[in-house]
Amino acid sequence: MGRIVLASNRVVDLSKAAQAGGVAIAIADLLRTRPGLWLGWSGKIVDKGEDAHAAPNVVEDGTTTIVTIPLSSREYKDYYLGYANGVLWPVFHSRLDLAQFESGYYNRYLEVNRRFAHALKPLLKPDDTIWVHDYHMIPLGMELRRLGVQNPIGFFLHIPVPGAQTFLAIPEHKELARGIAAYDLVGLQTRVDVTNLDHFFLDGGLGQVMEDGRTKAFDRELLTASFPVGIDMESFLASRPKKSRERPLSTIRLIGVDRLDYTKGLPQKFRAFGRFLEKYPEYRRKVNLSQFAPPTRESVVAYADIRKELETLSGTINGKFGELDWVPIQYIHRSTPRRMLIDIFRNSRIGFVTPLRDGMNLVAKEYVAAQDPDDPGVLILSRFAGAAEQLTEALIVNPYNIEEMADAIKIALDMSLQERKERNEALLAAIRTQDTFDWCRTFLNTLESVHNREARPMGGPTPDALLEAQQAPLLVPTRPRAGQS
Ligand code: GDG
Repeated sequence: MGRIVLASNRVVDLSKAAQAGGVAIAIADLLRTRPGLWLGWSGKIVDKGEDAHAAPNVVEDGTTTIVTIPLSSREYKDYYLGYANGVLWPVFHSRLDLAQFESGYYNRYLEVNRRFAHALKPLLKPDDTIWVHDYHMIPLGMELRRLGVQNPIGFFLHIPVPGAQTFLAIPEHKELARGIAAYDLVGLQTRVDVTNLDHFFLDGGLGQVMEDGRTKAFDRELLTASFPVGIDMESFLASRPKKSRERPLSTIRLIGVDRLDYTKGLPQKFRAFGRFLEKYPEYRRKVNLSQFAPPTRESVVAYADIRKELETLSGTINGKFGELDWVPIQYIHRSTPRRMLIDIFRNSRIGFVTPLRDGMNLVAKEYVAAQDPDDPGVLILSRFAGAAEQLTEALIVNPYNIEEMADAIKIALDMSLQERKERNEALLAAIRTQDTFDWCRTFLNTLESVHNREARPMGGPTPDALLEAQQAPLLVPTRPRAGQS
């Protein structure tokens, strides 16, 4: 078996993968069983003379080669803050209003990806399988193909695909489509994302979905399919400290844990909690909302705005309803050690997850995993989180509907133990069935079989037969075929 070559914006320290959680655990596990190479930005900004473009830093860690590259401050500004986080992040989360379409951003984005491709090319071996991650690196596969790389190259997008009309609004949507088409396999979080990508190609006149479900675009054929990212329940629960530092609560807690991002629906969450206190006064002094919101991408303007909005909202709600001995909203704008989160989740009656748009949302899964099966809490989950496609036994809400969310809090608080247990059991089953290892294995199995198929002799198995033959559960969705409405 050849090596696995990973490319992502940041490279995770393999010895700390368990603390990082989510996909890092699966990737670290993969790299324990298979030789690999991991390429990414070093996290450093280097401007001195030619240093920024000096040879990449290569470190051997057992059978894994870690290759990191610094960015110059211009690259950081235009590629990372500009195009990746000022254009792709907001637009892919359906926030066209926040996109900063500045000339020069895309070119730098392409340039950095080209630089990464040039750094990677000489390190590649013929039997490597290449797996590129996320929106920072969409053109990397195309740049590798331009350099003559013929290895299987797959791409996984961790964030959602927006509706076609929104995607088409990006001035460089055609270039992005060409970049996507360079991959053999494009993995997305949900079936809705797959449909959205199909429609983007179709509506933009950029490609079409063929009879066998693959997409034909720019003289290439690629498979797009959903592979929902999961968690590893065992290692998540194992990171719990032996002795809980959580003090017994005098109130019933609703918990929120989200990076302070405008996609996470935090103002809507605060408003819904405020409305709940207004509508159901009997719960005042009995219930509180604890919101952990660690800072992120603070140099992007929209992030400073959301921070101000939340500070104002929590202040207003606390001022209106708070008492000397009861603060309705505890808003903590800091990162919390992972080992503490489990006890906090477990001691919270409601997991309140309200993104306006989210690729998956691992917090929803972690909250469920942390519950005591004999007395579990209730997950309130936005229908616009990718996780809602699997976690159907949560109380599913529309985060734009404040009244509905306020009522969902009441329903969750009044829910019988029996119903809580039944829902928790069903949610746990969904989380266990498609965990982080399943995500990793299924994606790679599919990528390798899709690529092998390309080289199959005439009369060999069809793509569908090959995909069905895989042992791992395959999540290729039913999709509209070309020519169908
Ligand atoms: C992207 C996509 C997709 C949060 N606060 C703290 C902390 N966390 C941990 C959580 C969870 C992770 O960070 C957040 O993961 P999410 O999935 O909820 O969200 P994003 O960061 O936006 O991730 C998302 C994901 O990629 C994977 O594909 O699900 O849709 O947007 O594990 O527990 N961890 C610690 N302290 C905190 O304060 N230690």
